[in-house]
Amino acid sequence: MIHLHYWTTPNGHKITIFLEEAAIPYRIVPVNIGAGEQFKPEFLRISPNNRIPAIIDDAPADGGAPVSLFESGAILLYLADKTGQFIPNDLRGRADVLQWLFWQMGGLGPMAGQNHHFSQYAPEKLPYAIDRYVKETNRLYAVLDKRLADREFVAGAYSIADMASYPWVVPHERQGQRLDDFPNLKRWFETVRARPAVERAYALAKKINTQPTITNAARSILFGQTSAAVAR
Ligand SMILES: N[C@@H](CCC(=O)N[C@@H](CS)C(=O)NCC(=O)O)C(=O)O
Repeated sequence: MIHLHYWTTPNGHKITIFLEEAAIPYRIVPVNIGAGEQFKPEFLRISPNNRIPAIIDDAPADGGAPVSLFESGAILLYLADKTGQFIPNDLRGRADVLQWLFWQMGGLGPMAGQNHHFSQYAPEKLPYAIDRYVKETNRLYAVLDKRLADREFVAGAYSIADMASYPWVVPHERQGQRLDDFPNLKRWFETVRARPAVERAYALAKKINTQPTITNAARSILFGQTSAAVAR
């Protein structure tokens, strides 16, 4: 059984998509990050970066003690290796998936995240910051669009590379992007969105978080964290 410590954000959706696709038993432990639950000692023990998602696998392949993991890319890779699904075994296919997984982790996720922050959440509308991240998101969308020009999925067959990027393209409007400008990306987006497992993952999110708007109280928990947040 996989215990998924989760909230209804793009990085959380990556893992519910995987678990629904792989159809392995899992249980969700909600971590309401707007209410500060990411600072609970029991969560910090498995996720020292006070971020969701995190997992505990109580039946790891080596038969040993439970394995806990944080960082969505590491979790996707672990689950793909555990189940033998959504990453190829051959050296080249595996390397291809990994490079696009890391591209998402180091590029699309953080840049689109800053885009959301400055466009939606920052108390001041800072044109330079908004422009920088809207433009960088736009460039990254073009990279994905070009990559998808001659293939159905990001790296060979549908893989954890697709599961990592898809949730960050879902809020494209909030990121100031128009999918019509990226026809290959749009086709891929619609293909992934129509997968029953992806539909189930997003339906589940709506049940877990019935009030997805960020309140002022949540803002003060989420934004402006310093070393004091880690020292708690
Ligand atoms: N690189 C991390 C990022 C995780 C992350 O930023 N999680 C956000 C939600 S998407 C979070 O838990 N935020 C809580 C906080 O900022 O305190 C991953 O991919 O797992």
